[in-house]
Amino acid sequence: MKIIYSEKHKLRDAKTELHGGELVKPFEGPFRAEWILEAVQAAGFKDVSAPADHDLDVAMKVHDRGYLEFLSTAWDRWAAEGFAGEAIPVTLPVRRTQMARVPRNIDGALGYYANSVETSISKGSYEAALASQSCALEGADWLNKGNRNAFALCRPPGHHAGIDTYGGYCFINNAAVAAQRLLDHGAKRVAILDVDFHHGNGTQDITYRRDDIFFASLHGDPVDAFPYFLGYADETGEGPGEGFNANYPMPPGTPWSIWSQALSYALSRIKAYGAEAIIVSLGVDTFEKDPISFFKLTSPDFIKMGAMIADNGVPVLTLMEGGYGVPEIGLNVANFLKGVADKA
Ligand code: SP5
Ligand code: ZN
Repeated sequence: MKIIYSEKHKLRDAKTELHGGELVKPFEGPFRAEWILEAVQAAGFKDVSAPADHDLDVAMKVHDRGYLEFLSTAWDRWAAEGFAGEAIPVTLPVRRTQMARVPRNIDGALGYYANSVETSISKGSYEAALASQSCALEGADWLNKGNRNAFALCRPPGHHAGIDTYGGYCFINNAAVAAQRLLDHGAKRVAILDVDFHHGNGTQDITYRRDDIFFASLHGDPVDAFPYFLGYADETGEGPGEGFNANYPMPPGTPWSIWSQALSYALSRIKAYGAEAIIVSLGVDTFEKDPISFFKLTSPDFIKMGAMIADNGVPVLTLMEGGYGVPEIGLNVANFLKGVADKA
């Protein structure tokens, strides 16, 4: 399987994350990609290459232009203010407030574009996010050439980045960008299957009113888990997108025996839809030892997960999303890829 990895992920190395009322060292750091790359290579996936530098042409089709402009300048604008810390908003638009006017002030703009404020914007974050979407695009191009599968080791992750919002450690929605690339190459129907512990609220935001991307997400019930404000089972799509969104929220303590039933349902929906490819938003934060999540999957479960998805019979592009804290994140990703590769 082709593995796509960019050293530029290291440019995203924030010092702070707002967690439990303190600014702590971020859960989402460069060590994650290093551990994952090492484990994947140790498992025999040796075909690792760096992506070309892709521009924002495809991202422009799934994100708001003003948002991308904001992302590209946010750090410099913040730094120009002379603040000691990293960029974190203070004031957010909420019920009965203005949504249409973007503040001129960077502090206000951060609030306007944030969906969650644990994610400090630091120097280099945008450059790393660009490299991350380049990995996703390269993976999509590999499928466009007729290959069965690829793994883009995207970092920072993407599935919490919406049309015009960042948060949840995400800035550019890599899965949506990859889906758009497959569609631009001629695919008519693509599925994004999000198996990260957290609901893919950003991906849902982008795909909700579209009929050319089916979005399915398995995640911690938003009544209990981040990102809280999206991810319920009654969110089924809107307008032309009605019927093409499927959420499978699950409670604390969910083990593979239950989780895998939801996966079967999601895969049968994807099959019925007639997806020509499946893009997997792979978070391994469903693992029992993940520090910020509450499912109980074990390392061998990830092999079965990969195999079930590949069994659907269409090409599979896997993109890295979450998974934190413990060295097993590497093994869990490698196991998933083994499951996919063995079925190909
Ligand atoms: C890509 C991805 O997995 N993003 C996740 C972002 C989650 N950020 C907020 C986490 C808040 C978790 N609080 C749980 C405390 C558990 N003791
Ligand atoms: Zn996650």
